[in-house]
Amino acid sequence: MKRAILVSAIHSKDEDVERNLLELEELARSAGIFSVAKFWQFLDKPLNTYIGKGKIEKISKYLQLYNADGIIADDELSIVQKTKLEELLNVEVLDRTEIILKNFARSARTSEGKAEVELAMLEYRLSHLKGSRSHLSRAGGGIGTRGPGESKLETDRRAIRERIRNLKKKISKLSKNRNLKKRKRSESLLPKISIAGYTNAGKSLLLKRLSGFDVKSEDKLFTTLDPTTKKIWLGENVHALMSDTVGFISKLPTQLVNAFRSTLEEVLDSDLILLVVDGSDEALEKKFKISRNILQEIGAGSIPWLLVINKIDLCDKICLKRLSLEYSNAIFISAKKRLYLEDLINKVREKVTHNYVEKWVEISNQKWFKISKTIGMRVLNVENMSESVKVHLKIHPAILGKFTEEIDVFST
Ligand SMILES: Nc1nc2c(ncn2[C@@H]2O[C@H](COP(=O)(O)OP(=O)(O)OP(=O)(O)O)[C@@H](O)[C@H]2O)c(=O)[nH]1
Ligand SMILES: [Mg+2]
Repeated sequence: MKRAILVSAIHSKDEDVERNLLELEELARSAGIFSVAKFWQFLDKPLNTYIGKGKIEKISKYLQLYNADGIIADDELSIVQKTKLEELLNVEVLDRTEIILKNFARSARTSEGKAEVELAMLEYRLSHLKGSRSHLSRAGGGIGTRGPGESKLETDRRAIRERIRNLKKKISKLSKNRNLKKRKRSESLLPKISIAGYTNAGKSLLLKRLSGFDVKSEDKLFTTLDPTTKKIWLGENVHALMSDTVGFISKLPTQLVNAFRSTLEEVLDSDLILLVVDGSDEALEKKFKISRNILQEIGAGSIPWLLVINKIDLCDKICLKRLSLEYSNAIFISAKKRLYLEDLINKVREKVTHNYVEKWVEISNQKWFKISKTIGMRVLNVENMSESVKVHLKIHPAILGKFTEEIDVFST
């Protein structure tokens, strides 16, 4: 599909259909499909043709007029809806879930990511297998060999189930490896920070700015799929591990929530979550709420978090004023223009060392030289005397005992 008409059936007057369709347009664009027109219809109850017959006739005319070769529905369609629409319009019909899956497929890099996407696709396919032969041949279904007395549909189903089983085994093995790495990290004293939030909010660009590493960031939805972790410098001798994560979206398909649960578990392991939102987006509030809900759903609701309002270079003064009143605890930044990143770093450093124990010590220059880079020690101030230094420190509780012992020996 290259050029598509976007279609939405709405069942509640509260739905902001224009905004939803703009998001679908972005999803399509990111998957390489150009949207030529948008149609929507308010319906009291779901129809097995997704939208009404009159609307379908209208769309059929516009398909020719705009030389479009498919339609995309803004919801996950049932097999009946998809089949009927295809029959009535005689073009390819994709739904929101399939477009999201296409984007995920575009971005998968690691074996685990690729396997997760394939699993989500197969689960979608299993629930949308068409019953009749003609549909099957058109859908190009046909993996595996048919057993005695099995229909084509049964053969397909069996083959898909088998592949799903194998993929699940593979993913569990790969995620065990990742967990080993994660365990190593959790043994370290470095605080763990996750960057989470709606897709395209600027999470990856923020990680790139804070870490100095080249992290892929582009103006497409779901550019990041696999979690990337980088070591970042927070000042005052504090380092942290910061992970970029897959973006959130409204109506996140269940296949993907399940497939990416293990990836999202990275977030569960963090000491702090930076919830990034796009300050220039009119749908900020909705996207912020969706992100908070997803975090709660995956069990990360009680992890300390900080709201980071990004892209303020695109906001005018009035908008900024409104946002700062509404979200008075948020940090306002522009990852692109590198605005207020220092403020963000300072705030993050405070947050991740809040349970460190404060100490003022005077020790010899020689000893200070040896210990000044200790991990788990925040250095707030150093006052140079002639033979010694007076330092104001905050110490990670896990090394406090050992630290105090050593300091006692050398500080005299
Ligand atoms: N103007 C402006 N653009 C920004 C800013 N931060 C990020 N962007 C742009 O927004 C787009 C998305 O940025 P990403 O860093 O890829 O966003 P993401 O949240 O990682 O997105 P996904 O991985 O797709 O979920 C890119 O084109 C960035 O250049 C900013 O502060 N200002
Ligand atoms: Mg990203």
